[in-house]
Amino acid sequence: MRSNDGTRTGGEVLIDQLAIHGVRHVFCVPGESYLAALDAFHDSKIALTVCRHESAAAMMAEAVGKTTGRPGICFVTRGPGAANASAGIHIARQDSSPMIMFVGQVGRDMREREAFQELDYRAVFGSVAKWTTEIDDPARIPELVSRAFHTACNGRPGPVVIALPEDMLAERIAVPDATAFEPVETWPAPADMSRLQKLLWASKRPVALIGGSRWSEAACAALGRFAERFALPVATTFRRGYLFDALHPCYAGDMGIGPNPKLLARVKGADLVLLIGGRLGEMSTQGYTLLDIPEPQMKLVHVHPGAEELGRVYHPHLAINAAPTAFCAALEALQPPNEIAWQGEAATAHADYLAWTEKATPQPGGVNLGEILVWLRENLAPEDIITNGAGNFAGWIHRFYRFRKFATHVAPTSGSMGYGFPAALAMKILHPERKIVCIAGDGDFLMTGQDFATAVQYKLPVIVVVADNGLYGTIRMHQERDYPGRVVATELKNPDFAAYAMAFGGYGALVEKTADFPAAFAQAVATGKPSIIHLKIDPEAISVAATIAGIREKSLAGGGGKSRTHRN
Ligand SMILES: Cc1ncc(C[n+]2csc(CCOP(=O)(O)OP(=O)(O)O)c2C)c(N)n1
Ligand SMILES: [Mg+2]
Repeated sequence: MRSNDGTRTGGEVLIDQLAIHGVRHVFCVPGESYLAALDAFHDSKIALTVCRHESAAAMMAEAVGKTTGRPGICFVTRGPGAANASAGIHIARQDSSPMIMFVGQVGRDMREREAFQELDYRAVFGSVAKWTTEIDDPARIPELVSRAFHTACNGRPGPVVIALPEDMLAERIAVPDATAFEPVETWPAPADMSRLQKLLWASKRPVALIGGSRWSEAACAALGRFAERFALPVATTFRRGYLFDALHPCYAGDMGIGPNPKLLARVKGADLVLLIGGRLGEMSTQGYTLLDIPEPQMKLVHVHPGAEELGRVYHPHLAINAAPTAFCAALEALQPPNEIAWQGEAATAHADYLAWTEKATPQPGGVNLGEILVWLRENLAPEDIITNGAGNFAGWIHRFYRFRKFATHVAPTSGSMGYGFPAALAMKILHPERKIVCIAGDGDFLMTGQDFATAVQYKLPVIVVVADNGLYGTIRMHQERDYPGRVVATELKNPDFAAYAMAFGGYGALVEKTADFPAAFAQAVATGKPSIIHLKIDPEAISVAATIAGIREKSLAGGGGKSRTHRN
């Protein structure tokens, strides 16, 4: 309760700082360890969403950070709450998303005794969060929270963890507020841009690869104009397809898992790679085989907002320490050569992309997930959003869905199962007018499926499409490649997902034939309820291009074996 003697509790000071820094949504699972902060939410304009599991609360916060560029916020309780939330912290780290997790802590007078649920947060999150701290003195809340917002956003964005001793939150204090933060822009130097222009003028086969965070709708549009003026082929890296309009005449495709072989050859054979915002991790490089390490076979221009990422794996010919937002704005001033040596290549690359993604591949069984993705791409609006977690089912999204607008694909580059559903809830909260479709695997969905209760409680009518193959399919695929026929721990006995949705108060439908999907989807939209469309997928339909039997046969014939294959 607010007093009128000029003092506030630590909890009140904290929630006031969040409002000052522009926070509108917070996700939590409550705990007695931060009651004084919860109490301050009571009279605040910030919308607080209470979740059923901390992993969902943390992933919802991460999704807000990923898509808005401003820290997503979650509150969780001590040891068990923080441990449950840790998957979200890892996603924010690998996906370079700004996020702040506030976590309760035992009273200051009990620390170091292993008091109830006590955790040493600096030790536990030290290597995964960008910064971890504990606030001992409520007078320092404005300073440390301001630092948290700046740290989460500046350079390469990432997660911050702040522990809050419960007696510190309850202490009364008179302290001035901080002022609102703004992320610090990182501009390329004019000399960088003129070196880049010279490199482009000297190139015969350039290609741009884009990824990472610190993009915006304006930056994507600026890059589109630059690509068009230079007739430059542009490919997106793993799960960053939304950074470039798939129907832009320069779009060359997705360099994620199982890319178009023609695109792979194009990148390998390029004499200049312009890498903007991304880090070229294991997925986008097909297991670090795309570019030689540390000296790439071609000239590499690496543009990244985090200085520490430049030269970390690849030695760039030209390193530009800049955020994609600022860099793409600066691209407007670059002039193409009079004669573009690679004229026609963007058109060829785009034609290759369209051909590769045009038609769903044939699949065993009654439901072809590829045809469903093609239907969704033709029937959803460009601003509607697709979310997903991890599993082979995502392969059909990467291959067949065509993202047109910024932040319309919300998925973990870190490959964390369970992400898609909470991300969908966060997107519905941010964009109630858009359709939000979560494509999930049967394994994937049930990792955070308990928060279907949250969808119903807050009336968030997202549509979940569960691709049920009765398998941890990705692992089964790797198992058949490396240990053919030796099936262990990859088979699943699933619930009736439509009944599951209805038991929570949502809508559910079972689809056993591809042709029945549009009607089920229309019905889900019409009910206005959180919905699950349960797709019965033949387990043999293990990936866009392979069957289990085919993989096993190949492995037994000696074509497979214990090769290092890509993970998902
Ligand atoms: C949190 C987490 N646990 C485990 C894994 C390892 N893993 C990757 S994909 C996968 C199976 C996914 O199964 P499902 O969601 O049913 O999709 P499918 O591959 O069958 O299409 C597993 C267990 C992971 N990526 N993330
Ligand atoms: Mg599955």
